[in-house]
Amino acid sequence: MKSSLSTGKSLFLLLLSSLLVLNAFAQDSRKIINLNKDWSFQKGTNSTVERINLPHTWNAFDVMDDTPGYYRGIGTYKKKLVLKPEWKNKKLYLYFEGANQVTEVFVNGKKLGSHIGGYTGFRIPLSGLKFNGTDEVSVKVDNSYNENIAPLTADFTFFGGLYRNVSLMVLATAHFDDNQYGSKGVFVRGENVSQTNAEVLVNGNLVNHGVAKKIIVTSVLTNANGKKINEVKFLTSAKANQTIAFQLPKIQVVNPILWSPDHPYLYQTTTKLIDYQTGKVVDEVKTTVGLRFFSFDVAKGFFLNSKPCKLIGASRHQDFAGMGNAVPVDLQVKDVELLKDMGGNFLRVAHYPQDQAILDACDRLGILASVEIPIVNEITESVAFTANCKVMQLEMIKQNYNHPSVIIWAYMNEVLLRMRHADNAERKQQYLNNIEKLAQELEDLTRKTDPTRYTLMSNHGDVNGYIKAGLVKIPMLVGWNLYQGWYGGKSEDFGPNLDKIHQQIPDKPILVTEFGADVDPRIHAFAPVRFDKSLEYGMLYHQIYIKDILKRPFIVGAAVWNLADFNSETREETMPHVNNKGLLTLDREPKNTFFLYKASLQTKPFLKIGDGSWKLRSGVANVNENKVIQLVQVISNTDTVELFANGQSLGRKAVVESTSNWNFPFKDGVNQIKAVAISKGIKIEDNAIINFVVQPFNFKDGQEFKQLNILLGSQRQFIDQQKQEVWLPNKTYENGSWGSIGGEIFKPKGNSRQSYGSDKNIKGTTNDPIYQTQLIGLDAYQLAVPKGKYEVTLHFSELVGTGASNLPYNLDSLIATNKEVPEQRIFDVFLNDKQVIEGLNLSATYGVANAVQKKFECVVTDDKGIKLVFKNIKGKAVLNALQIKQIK
Ligand code: GCB
Repeated sequence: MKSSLSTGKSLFLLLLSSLLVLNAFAQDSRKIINLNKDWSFQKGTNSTVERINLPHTWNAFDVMDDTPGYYRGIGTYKKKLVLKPEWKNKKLYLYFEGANQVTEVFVNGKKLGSHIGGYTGFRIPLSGLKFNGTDEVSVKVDNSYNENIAPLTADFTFFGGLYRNVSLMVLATAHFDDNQYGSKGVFVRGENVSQTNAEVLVNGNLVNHGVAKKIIVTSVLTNANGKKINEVKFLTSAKANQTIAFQLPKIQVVNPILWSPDHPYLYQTTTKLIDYQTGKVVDEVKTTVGLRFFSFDVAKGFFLNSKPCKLIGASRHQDFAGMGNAVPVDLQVKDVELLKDMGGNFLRVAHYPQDQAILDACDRLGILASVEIPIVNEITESVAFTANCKVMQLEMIKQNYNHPSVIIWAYMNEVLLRMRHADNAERKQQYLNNIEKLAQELEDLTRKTDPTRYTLMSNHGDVNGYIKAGLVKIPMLVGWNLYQGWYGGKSEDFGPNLDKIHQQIPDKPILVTEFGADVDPRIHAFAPVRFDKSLEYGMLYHQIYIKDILKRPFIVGAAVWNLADFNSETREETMPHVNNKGLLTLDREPKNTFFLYKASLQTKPFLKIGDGSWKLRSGVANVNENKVIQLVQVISNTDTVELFANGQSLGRKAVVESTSNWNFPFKDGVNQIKAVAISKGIKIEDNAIINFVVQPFNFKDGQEFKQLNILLGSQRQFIDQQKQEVWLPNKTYENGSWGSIGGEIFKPKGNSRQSYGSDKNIKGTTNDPIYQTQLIGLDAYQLAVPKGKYEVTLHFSELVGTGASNLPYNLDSLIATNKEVPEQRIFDVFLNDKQVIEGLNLSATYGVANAVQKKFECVVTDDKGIKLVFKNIKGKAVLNALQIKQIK
């Protein structure tokens, strides 16, 4: 019995092979035609129709202006389809890789399909086509708030539009199929992978829209050089309109070359549908295959191919400066390349599935990935919300299943952050139960759909809350978004906090799925403090976090929040509408913090003058001196560094926690900095040229006076990148020097105390930090400048008053926004005894948080210099910033 069966099988295979050889070149497989070019677009229903190319969003610019909010509504895209007559007997589909967030597709006026959710792909079958050049597709996209679609709220901008590729799929009547979840219908995975053996499993669905036929499914595994390793086949009969699920025999691989971050080796499967009768290949899907095995250990961390491998990297949002989420694929791929260059091996694709190109790049570069659906902050307790979440989860898994880089599927981020029904205990409990139920259902669905990966939920710092809500026990891994030293506490609390969480939850591997501090690269501080947004604070914060993460084996992985700055409409702060926690800027310029990770993670010798990108600096000289000592930080993974100032060695210093800090003697003008290190016998160096403006402490007659730009109520430096001006912190007046007389520093009230100065968006400027701090109730400002003619500009902004917006993401305590009454202040200003401002009623005349400038000229003829005197009529006078220029 056994032998006759196997003889039969061999005979069949023999027949099949000869048939395949005969017809190996007869191909009629799928065509994917990119449709990105030349669409018409109309925002809403009344605006003018524009010609655009995809990717496209209608929110690229309206998120950047001073008006709150951005367009959330309908946009309609139209395009003529150029269809070849020979495609009449094919199956045609449109494939949308992503459209935010509800999409309806019409062809020749007839609705052919729709899709819910902005971050996964979907396929729409075409029908009713004329093939005469008049076929027109019309796509209605809507990014309005919808209580049944995740995300409901989040700290990122929900850009609307057809923002990923759209293509036309021309398929034979029999083809691989997954209409429902937008995948290609072919699923490939490695199983029983070890150093010596592996099996490759290919399964999927096919559909036959033609007459009944016999179909052969084959899959060939090739190595990275294209050499065939093995082939498997399967014969089936498909009736008309039948869908068949297939599972090919396992492909054996002996001594597989394993995929890993250091060696991301990719095999490939080419899976074909062959018409048995004609021998024609009717469909073909190529899939890269990475063979690897992994596990998470609660105490020892993550293991890849039996070797310990700490997951460390960053999260990524998909937007880019000036483009919103409509970013060309090659620019997106650069993000993964930058992460790799940084030494990262882990990408948290947050908070939603992203372009396929991202995971393709992860596969190619050896970055392990976690992907999640966008349930953020809260849920809606509705059948529709649950159903939509489940479809998103299935789409995410099925569309991204074949990427070897993916090791984790996730589904909720800080779901208890926006607690609903907080004032009704019973109702709140019901809400919590519903969250738990949704989590469990998504967990079960995920494990059933893909038992080869781990599951994850990311929580905010309320550890007890998540335990109590039953959410910690559900996923296989638990992620914590921790911001000690940012939203609350001190950075030093981070490590002990990790130990506490580990003790509290001893049975679940822990990831730090978020940590970060805002860094506005225009801001510097030599006494950095939380919320000042300085690069220097960011460096201190990340140094502590890196150390604490690396030394704890039970932290299986960590992802910096965020790889790059990203748009978040509701944020105000120093760069309104942008979350500045990126290691890179919105246009992907590295900040020093990026180099810090590079030095900490990369094994190749690395050396960088950290402040090299801070090309324009300034500082106040000591009395009677013409130089300024300022910190220069060299970021490196070598043991020691030698630093040169304008060609002269300053000596050699040890590198501690990836940095060596130098008191650099800056002279006025051009300064050359060179850092040199020897690592593994190889000399590496970095050079920087920094233009330094020495501001005299005491002015002398005849001395050239440069422009002086002063921030009041602030200890930071601010660089106006457009004007190339450096703003220095104020000081109190000393004889013969310059500074303020009297006054106190503005301190925000209530929840806004979480900011440095005010966190209000100052309208009428992009240099918000110039206006966000101020001195209140000052008596005078005096500058003992040399004789000459000057232009004096006073910068004001009322910082107290309604319109106050508080940080939307204070994770420690979400105190409701308190409406503030605008401060009433009326004051006069005298410039060298001459009244220049009379009865300035700041809030009444200019409102709250508007940039106000008052410019005056004065001539200094004696050694008294410039003196501004402030006289209160009502309330207390303020001054936010001051600018003095000598004029001819
Ligand atoms: C978080 C959120 C993330 C925010 C981040 C922040 O915990 O998960 O979406 O962007 O904090 O910067 O506040």
